[in-house]
Amino acid sequence: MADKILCGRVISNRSSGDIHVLCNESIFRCRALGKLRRDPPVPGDLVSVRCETEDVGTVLEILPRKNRLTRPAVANVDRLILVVSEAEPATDRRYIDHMSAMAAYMGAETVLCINKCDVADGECLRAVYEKAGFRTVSVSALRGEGIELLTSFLTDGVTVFAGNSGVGKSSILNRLLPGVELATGELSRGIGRGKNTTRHVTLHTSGYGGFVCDTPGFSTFDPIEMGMTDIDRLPLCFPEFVDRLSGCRYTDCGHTTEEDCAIVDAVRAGEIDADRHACYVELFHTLKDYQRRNPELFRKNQRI
Ligand SMILES: Nc1nc2c(ncn2[C@@H]2O[C@H](COP(=O)(O)OP(=O)(O)O)[C@@H](O)[C@H]2O)c(=O)[nH]1
Ligand SMILES: [Mg+2]
Ligand SMILES: [Zn+2]
Repeated sequence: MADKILCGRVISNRSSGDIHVLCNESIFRCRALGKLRRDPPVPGDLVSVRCETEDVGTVLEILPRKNRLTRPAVANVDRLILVVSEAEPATDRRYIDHMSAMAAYMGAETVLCINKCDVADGECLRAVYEKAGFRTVSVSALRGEGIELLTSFLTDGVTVFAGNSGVGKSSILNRLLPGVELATGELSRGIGRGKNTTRHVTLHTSGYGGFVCDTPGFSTFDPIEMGMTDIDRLPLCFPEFVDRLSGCRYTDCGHTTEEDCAIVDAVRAGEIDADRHACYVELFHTLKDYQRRNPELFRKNQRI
């Protein structure tokens, strides 16, 4: 066993410094080499591990990441299941627009999971987001409805569950992952914000081929902090814009108020939802502002 090197997936990273890595079928409890201290392995990372015993090892290196979400940190995310609801606590649409744009920017797909359908059917949300090109699944974690369909999204890669606190993420995952019992409802809230049990992200093997993880939700949205700084990529983060972009008159069109802009025209014609476009415009100005305030950053970026 000594000096054997394996490749594995980080499934959790405890504050104690223990990193759990799944290599083949075994979980290794690891420490990371000191050189990784500044950018430590996070759940989802693919790493090389030097095995010391049959379940203890050292993380030597992190393989290049496809992406990395912050707060909570998860790497190599393929899919975001955004849990939303029209029942209490009703999901703010701007939150959906922000989170899905962020996911697209990172190269992850968003699936809208409309929960609590036993209380409110969620048809308004479904209509808006299906029209915009998202896949949606209506579920009731309480009754177990729609859960089967959700499993069809968990057959590969890393799937992150996100959504506002109280929307039912942990309840859904408890349905999806037999044997896993995540704290739900009053219980998790009772523990208090500071030491929320879901602060620590753990990847679970879904039983359908991929990995899933619960998150405490990403409550604040700061596009810059999340790494969304390239304004040219922003229109591509709105799926209903993508096929229309070639129709704009100006190649450098910002799609905010321009003449003969295919996006603005589609909003006027009712083909693109006005609130979604307003969210785009807001993000556009945030990113523009950031560029204006940090010109040196962008000159540097262009050279890379
Ligand atoms: N009526 C109804 N209540 C639900 C459903 N799913 C979850 N809840 C309740 O919503 C509350 C929050 O659920 P929880 O899973 O902790 O949400 P989380 O904060 O997103 O993880 C709990 O009281 C659940 O029992 C559902 O499908 N229908
Ligand atoms: Mg929860
Ligand atoms: Zn345009």
